[in-house]
Amino acid sequence: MNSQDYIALDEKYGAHNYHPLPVVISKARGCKVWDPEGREYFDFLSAYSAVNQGHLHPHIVAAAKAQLDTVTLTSRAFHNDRMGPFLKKLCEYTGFEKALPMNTGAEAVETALKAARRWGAEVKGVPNGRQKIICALGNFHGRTIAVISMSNDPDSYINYGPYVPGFVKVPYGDAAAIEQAIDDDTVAVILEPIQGEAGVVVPPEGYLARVREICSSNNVLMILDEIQTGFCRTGKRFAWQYENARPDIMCLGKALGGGIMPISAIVADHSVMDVFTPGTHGSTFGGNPLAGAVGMAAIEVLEQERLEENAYRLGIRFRERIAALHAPRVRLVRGKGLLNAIVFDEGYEAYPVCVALKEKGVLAKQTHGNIIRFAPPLVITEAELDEAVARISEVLLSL
Ligand code: IF1
Repeated sequence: MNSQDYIALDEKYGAHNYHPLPVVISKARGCKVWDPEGREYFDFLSAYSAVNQGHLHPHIVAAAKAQLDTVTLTSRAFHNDRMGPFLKKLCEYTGFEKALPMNTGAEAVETALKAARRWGAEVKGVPNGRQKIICALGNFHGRTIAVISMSNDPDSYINYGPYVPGFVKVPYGDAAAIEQAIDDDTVAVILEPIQGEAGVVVPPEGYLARVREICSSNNVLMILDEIQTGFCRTGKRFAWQYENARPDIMCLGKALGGGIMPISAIVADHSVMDVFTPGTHGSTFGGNPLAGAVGMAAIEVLEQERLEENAYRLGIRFRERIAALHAPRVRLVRGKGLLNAIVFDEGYEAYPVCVALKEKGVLAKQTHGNIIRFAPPLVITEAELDEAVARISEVLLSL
């Protein structure tokens, strides 16, 4: 079978909830992927930042393979010998006291929302049913009903009502708007440190630090969704570290699974995490021993290879090179670390640009029509980045 055959099968048997680029990936390694015809591409999406460590990182693959010969799934009805060491590592790497493992990012966000509501009722003293959570316009936190109830993107929420109540939406990047929205029933504020799906929207400097102050002085929890920005993507281990705006709850996912399997978690300190008591939350697969082994190895790679430093350095290089092109149609390039976006003129349709990039051997995906996100695996070398930038430049200058 060739690429066309595989695409035809997806079209025929798969729900049409995606419009992928016409490329089939059948092999991957590091920052490169290959199609069934053997064509090579740079992966500048990294599965939306889920493969920060690069495809098939040997350390993570070895951990997974070894675990496949011992035990993979126990449920949380029993202990297993991989979860504890994994959670200890996760707490040490993030600097929090406790972790609660789930599987997908949306589940981590749901877990954070549940923790905040319960904390509101049990610690803050908000009558149950009145808890309010403030979220930002333009957010993307996942696809579940509660999570899309926070969304103002019609694609995400339209015709999925009735929506979950208790969310207050304020403009992103405006700390005063958060302060004004807080009342006695407010239990939490949830934000992405950089809005990924919105087009890599970087908030004004000082925003997160100010939100941290506002939350602290109003006895409101600060929840940061670092599912996409976390684990070195933006040039720090976590994006909040740029402003030392340590949240009360941090949502993690994507790269925690090392590109191998869905692994997510929330981390928090005792004062928040202790609201969960036996039976009040859980997951069949969360904390399974295979995830423990893979998650542990995934963090070890980030740590040992100091991938935040590579992301920081090469991110600057990427933005400088693209900006220096002064390419037609390109309005600006923005981002932090290796989470970047090229923003084209308003109304310019970027999908054909992605197809042209694909023809030149660079895979990237547009968001909101006129924006293309560029987020290669963080193991990319300077030489590889330069090679990819040369190809991207060719396409941009030809528009
Ligand atoms: C899709 C976007 C990225 C996320 C943040 C939670 C989740 C995500 C900040 C949920 C997931 C993914 C989901 C994927 C596309 C992708 C995406 F374009 F939609 F917004 F990355 F930018 N918080 N983002 O970015 O995690 O439940 O998927 O594990 O839905 O098509 P999940």
